[in-house]
Amino acid sequence: MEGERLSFEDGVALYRSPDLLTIGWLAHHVREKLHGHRTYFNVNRHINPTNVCVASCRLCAFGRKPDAAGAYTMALDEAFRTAGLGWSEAVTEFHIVGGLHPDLPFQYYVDLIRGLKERFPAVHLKAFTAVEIAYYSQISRLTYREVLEQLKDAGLGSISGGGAEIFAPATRRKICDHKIGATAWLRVHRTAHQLGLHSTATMLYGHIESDEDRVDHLMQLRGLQDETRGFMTFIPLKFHPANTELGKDINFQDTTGFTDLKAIAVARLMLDNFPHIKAYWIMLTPRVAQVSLRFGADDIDGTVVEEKIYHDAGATTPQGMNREQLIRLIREAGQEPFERDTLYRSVTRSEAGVMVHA
Ligand code: V47
Repeated sequence: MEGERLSFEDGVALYRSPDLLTIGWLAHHVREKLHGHRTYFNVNRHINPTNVCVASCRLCAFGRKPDAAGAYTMALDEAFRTAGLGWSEAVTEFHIVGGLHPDLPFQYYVDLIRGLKERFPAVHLKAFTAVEIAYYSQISRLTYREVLEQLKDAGLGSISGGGAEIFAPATRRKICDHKIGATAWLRVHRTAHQLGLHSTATMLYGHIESDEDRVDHLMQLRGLQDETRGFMTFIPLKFHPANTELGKDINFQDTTGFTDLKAIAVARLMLDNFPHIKAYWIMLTPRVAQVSLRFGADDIDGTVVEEKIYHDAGATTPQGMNREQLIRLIREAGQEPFERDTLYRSVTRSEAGVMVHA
């Protein structure tokens, strides 16, 4: 209530407390101070250019080896065509993430971004996780900075928050030992922020992580944000076990609504320097995402259109929602829908078209 920064011990105590309503009420108080009754959403489309991946992360059901059933890689023309599908709602963002392909050169990704920008100049391109950027640096022998500069020059608008999973090394090794570690993940985001690119940050929860791991993760993000102020949003990602190696091993139960709401509320309270906390309806379900709007979340993400990462891992939610459905969820939670672009500027629609306001 005093706006004081919470400590590591505070964070652990919040995760351990069963008093969800008090924690949610406190998080809602913080959220209302920042955003009033406004709830943000956007009209976006996800594009996953390839699911072929050299890593075999045990948490993932999306990645495939090149010759495995269901492996795909979009030729550039196909990616451009896919981008245009579902165009009627005047998408303001393409969110592009994919596997670490063994053969595609870095130039493919530069051409993908440049080609999309040429065809859809008004659409913001939020693309690639820190893990992908680090991989492009490895295959091209360019530095993180050079990779990001080339992509920015081609039209990249911001980078995606995926691949963060859990930073704590012992847990990280068990769920995704093929991925870059926390230091490299944070270094890619620091470099992006230094180049004027904003980004988001995620945390994967609901697997084998401890409460201490979660708090450590939030505090590392908070530390980088103190330095750069480049993160716009934090998104807690609920682990979906189906079709994953990790899920097979430990016979996971899906997280409960209680844990999901707590993940949102504790993030809002710990991340005092993050403007936005997003309830990603695709993974939480529209129902829980809606309730979370009174537990600290101020953003419900977007129309998405086509989703593969969670649906390969057993998500039963629809793959997309239209504007009207998102607006209804927000209004029924007693809040004002606010259509945003990727950078949280207001978007208005009229007969004349889509307008973005500073
Ligand atoms: O990095 C993969 C996660 C992420 C599973 O930046 C899984 O606004 C649960 O980053 N169960 C990719 N999660 C998606 C992502 C994202 C999504 C929405 C918004 C934003 C944003 C970013 O999905 C991966 C990983 O953390 N993931 N497999 C799984 N089985």
